[in-house]
Amino acid sequence: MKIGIVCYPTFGGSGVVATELGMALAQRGHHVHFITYKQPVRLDFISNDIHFHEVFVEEYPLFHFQPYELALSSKMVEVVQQYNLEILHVHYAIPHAYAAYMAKQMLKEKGIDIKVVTTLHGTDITLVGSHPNYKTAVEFSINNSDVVTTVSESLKKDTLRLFNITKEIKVIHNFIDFEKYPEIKSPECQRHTIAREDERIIAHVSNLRPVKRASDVIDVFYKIQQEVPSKLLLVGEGPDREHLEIQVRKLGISNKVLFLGNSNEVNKLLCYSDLFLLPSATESFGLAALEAMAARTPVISTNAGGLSEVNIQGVTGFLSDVGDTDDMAKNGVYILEDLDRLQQFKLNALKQAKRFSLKNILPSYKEVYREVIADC
Ligand code: GMT
Repeated sequence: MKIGIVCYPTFGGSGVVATELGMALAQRGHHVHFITYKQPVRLDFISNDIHFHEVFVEEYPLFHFQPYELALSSKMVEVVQQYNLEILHVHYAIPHAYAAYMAKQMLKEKGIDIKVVTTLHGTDITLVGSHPNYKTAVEFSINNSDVVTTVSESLKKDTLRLFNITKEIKVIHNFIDFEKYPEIKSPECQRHTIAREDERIIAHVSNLRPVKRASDVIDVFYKIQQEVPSKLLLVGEGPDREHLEIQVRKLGISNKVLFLGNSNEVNKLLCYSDLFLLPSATESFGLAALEAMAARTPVISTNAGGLSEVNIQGVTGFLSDVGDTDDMAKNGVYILEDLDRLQQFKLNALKQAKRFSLKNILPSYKEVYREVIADC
């Protein structure tokens, strides 16, 4: 198949899923064309079947806002025509689904029936998309896609609750490529470079935006390290970072917290971890939690959004109400204080993550593509 993938090329979960999907398809002989404003950060697989088309937006002083959607839809039309694409798979509704609708109309004028698959990822629905400023256009572009998918049952429910949707929504959960996860015994996983033998390693990975409540991560860690010697790895960059550094200094735990910034090798960092914290206010799926579990790391999360579809209470970790850092810390200590128990949680986390392996999930996307092409 010949597929155009449109996504955010950054460290966010939607861009990661889109990029991993494109690479997996190309590895299986499909022709994949990424159409975005920068090369996706996770694009680490080179092949004849992977192409990258940069959307370039000229700066023009008259414009207060540069018209990215216009440049994107023009680029989609150009690439579809030049490479005879059959499908445009857009990840994150804003503005990708809207730009894809425009491209579809322009192509129709040229006698080309391009199929648009829209995958909703979370904040495009729950935080940004349902805002009155965007709602009409987001609803319209969802209803005018040929196929709509969400990454969890919870996000499907939210989409149906917040918008007037006339289209069927298919749930295709996020996935993980296990080939990218080093074994804990591999030479790449040098845990002693981070912590002493008697210390446990706790991790958090996010874009440090308010929705992630990373300040709760510090709070929970502060409580846990009073009971169990431990270190905290904070991976990611975002607007809350400065505030978090101040919080860490005030609590006097600077020597126990490592701010690691953005990383392309989250999989390698996670192989050190004994516990993952994800206290988000909302999370459509929680790809970060799944990545942690694939690296045998139990998860302490909130029970918001789709997290309960990934993290199983008392089995792969625990789920608490948003903001209940006492409960999160209590559960964290419970997992970490007993090595046999920790080992069992690690095994359970890995087993649950395997349900979301690339091997299990990829066929669902391929089926969607085949059905939509057959519909021509
Ligand atoms: O919240 C983020 O970190 C970024 C955001 C995105 O759109 O890139 O993530 C969303 O999509 C991920 C991939 O499907 C999901 O795993 C995240 O749960 C979701 N984030 C939220 O719903 C807050």
